[in-house]
Amino acid sequence: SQVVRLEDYRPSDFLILQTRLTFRLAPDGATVRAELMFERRDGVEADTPLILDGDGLTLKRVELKGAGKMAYEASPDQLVLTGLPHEKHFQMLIETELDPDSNKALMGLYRSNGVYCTQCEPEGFRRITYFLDRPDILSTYHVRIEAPKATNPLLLSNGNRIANGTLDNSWHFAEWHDPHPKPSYLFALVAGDLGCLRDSFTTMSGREVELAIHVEHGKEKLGLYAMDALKRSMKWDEEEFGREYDLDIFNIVAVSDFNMGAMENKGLNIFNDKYVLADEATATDSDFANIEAIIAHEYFHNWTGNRITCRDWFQLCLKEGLTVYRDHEFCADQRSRGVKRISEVRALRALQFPEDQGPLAHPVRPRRYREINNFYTATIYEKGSEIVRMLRTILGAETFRAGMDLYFKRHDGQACTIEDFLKVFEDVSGRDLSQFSLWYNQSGTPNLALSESYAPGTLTLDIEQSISPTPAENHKRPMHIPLAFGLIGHDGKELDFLTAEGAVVENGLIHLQERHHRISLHGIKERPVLSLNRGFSAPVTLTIEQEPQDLIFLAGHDSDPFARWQAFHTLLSEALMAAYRLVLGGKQVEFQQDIVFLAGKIATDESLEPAYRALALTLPSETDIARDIGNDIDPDAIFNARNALAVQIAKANREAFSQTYAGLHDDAPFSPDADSAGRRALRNTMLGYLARLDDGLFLAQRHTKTATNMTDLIAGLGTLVHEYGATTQTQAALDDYAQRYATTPLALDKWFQVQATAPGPQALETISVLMKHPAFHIDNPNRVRALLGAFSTGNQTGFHRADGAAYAFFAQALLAIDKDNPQLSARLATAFRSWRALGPMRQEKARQALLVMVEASAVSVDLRDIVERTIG
Ligand code: HT7
Ligand code: ZN
Repeated sequence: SQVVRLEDYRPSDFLILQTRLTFRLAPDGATVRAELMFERRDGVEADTPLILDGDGLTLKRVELKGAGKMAYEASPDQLVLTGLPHEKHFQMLIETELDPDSNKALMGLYRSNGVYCTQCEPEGFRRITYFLDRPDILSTYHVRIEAPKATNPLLLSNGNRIANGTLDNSWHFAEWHDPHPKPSYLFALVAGDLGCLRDSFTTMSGREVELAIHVEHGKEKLGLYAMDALKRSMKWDEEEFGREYDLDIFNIVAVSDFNMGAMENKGLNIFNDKYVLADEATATDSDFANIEAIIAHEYFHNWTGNRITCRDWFQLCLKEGLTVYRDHEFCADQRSRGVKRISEVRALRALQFPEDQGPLAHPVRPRRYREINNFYTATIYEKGSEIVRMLRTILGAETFRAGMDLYFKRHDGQACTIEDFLKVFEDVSGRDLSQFSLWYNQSGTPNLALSESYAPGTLTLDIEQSISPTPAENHKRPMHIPLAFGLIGHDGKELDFLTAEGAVVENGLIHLQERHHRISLHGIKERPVLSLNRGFSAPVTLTIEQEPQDLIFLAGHDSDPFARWQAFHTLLSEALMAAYRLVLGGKQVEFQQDIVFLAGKIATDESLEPAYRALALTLPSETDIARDIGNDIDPDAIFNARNALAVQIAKANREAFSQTYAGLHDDAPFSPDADSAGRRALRNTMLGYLARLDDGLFLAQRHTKTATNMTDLIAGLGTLVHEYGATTQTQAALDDYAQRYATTPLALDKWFQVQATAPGPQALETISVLMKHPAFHIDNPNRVRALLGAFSTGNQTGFHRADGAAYAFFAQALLAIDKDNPQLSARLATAFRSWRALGPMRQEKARQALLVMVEASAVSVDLRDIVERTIG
């Protein structure tokens, strides 16, 4: 397979101005007729061949429209046309034949549960017809769909519907026109028999937009929350960014087989049904929160992605990072901003930091790829969003908004680059952002090593920035890092300070631009406690020796919710690392009383939001602890250290936690709002602790039995399975659940997931039994992720069992998945990305499993790419 390089980008010799597609969806296969209006660009030689992309296509017919002649050479993966007319514009007709029923890769045109649907990003359109399948080819689309009416009453494509009618043989048709030129990756088609939830939205200029969410018949009501989130997103984008929707109709379709979360096709978003369908009986609070975020994300793409798209796939973060930033801000406005920020940082650290610190590290704008599907990563999405946030932090809210306005004005209808994006901010601010652009171009997480010294009146900070080498990048340049900070006095109030003329400190921000800075802050009344990286202003790690007493003080007083949470978590992390060493040395583990009691204080502090308290009391995960330790990791020792801390906290705070647990019970009707969800989160966190005490089994059982919503039910069931796996009570609860949700796939996914994450080496046996369960379907990505994804990323002691048996088993499972769905196998294989941080025995076993995959016959490009980069 070929490596694609950013430096090799060239504009296409030809454009496709208009695309007319006719789909005939017959039960025994589909035909696609594409009528394409080409333009040869000025300066391109008349005898230049036209090379169209294909992927596994069967060509039925190709001809020039009109009298012209040409020559062609067709293979499944390319159509080369020569001897083309000399005119600037010419039209061509191409007919291909597809078999959507056998398409299990879920790219191009496929059928999910009897519903035809498409997924074209990034290179799926070439599985439908031969095309210039690259994002800088913008074309208007006219689509006609013909299909048997009985099985496909619904016929959808992008844009507005302009015609429909009946045909012979009880077929019917619909025609759709999308006036906005778009790249092929935004094309979509849906045909099938679905129920529909309808609503409408009046835009800021008074236009009425029809809204429709299409779901399996009988599930219409489960789309109500998504519909509400959609209307809130539409309003928010008008208010916050001045962006109005631009078609007469906005369709959302939920399908049950989907490789990712959702897809922002113009006017026709297609969703994994997991991110549309929800009610209290089947969805948890985090499902509701994800639905809100993803509905918003896909809607926001209409401007950041669709109206302004990417010039090439190296610029993927241009649309993804910016749109994630927008969905984060939307959710922060809908919920608690502080809590939201803490959750974002936890996700960034859990998903992106390991990427940056391992063999799969890449810049937010990569410079090369072998398989673009493997670059839909946390680095591009989440770190990409952090960069946009830093830009706003550096420029200030008003200038940032002015830059965004200019971006929309200047680049509407274009396919752009990161340079275009940064230039608008340079233009509105007069700042030079060339150093800042390193955030896009340099991989790795910067570390800031800080030391502080205080002499009466003056605090001196020494700050050194560095980034460890990452694959293919040994030498790192200093970045522009905006570090938000504050000084806190003994009464918990902010302390004022003065800075020298021309200093790098402004408005509570230190602008770090050199490798080393010495910063003096004067006029300080008393020795301050330093609060750093407030709001997580920069995605960096910090090395600083702060006194435990200072951290305890910050955990109780910092006015910045993130920094306050962080202080307590630093204490927990340090305690856990020390405990890990004791466990390894076979010693008794004992934790400092002040941390343990602080946990009790936090649980009962009514001045803090319940959701914040729940987050604060959620111990660093086993993978968080592993990251802090860094190398030679023993996951069993981590598990034991973490467990010991949880037990000690539970024992010491039994009274406080029991009261908090009891006090949070309410009989109010269910509501998915953030406050109610926060109370449930705290109650379930309390359950997690209390379940470790003597009567824990009884409590977990009662919690499960009396649960009136999925959040509580799955918390109870999870506690039973994880703490009391081998009991008859647990088996009874699992059986009950399986029976109740036998025909609710999304709820059944949770049943698989809960069992896959039960800690310990026996989990492998559970996995292998569950893979043979009649409800396990290897071609359904949600089910595969629920079992194998959850096992490999959410079960450290199970997946990393010392004999390496789980690695070998997992490798075989990936090879089986890879036969049909390479995108899925490749994504699951990233579970190995931190293998070099393990102890030597596990490393060797993991390496053997990786080698089994590269050496297997017929491995996809996707899986091979991940595995080879992982081995290094
Ligand atoms: N832009 C979408 C990405 C996506 C995707 C990528 C590869 C393969 C399948 C896919 N489905 C969706 C989703 C988004 O970021 O909004
Ligand atoms: Zn996106």
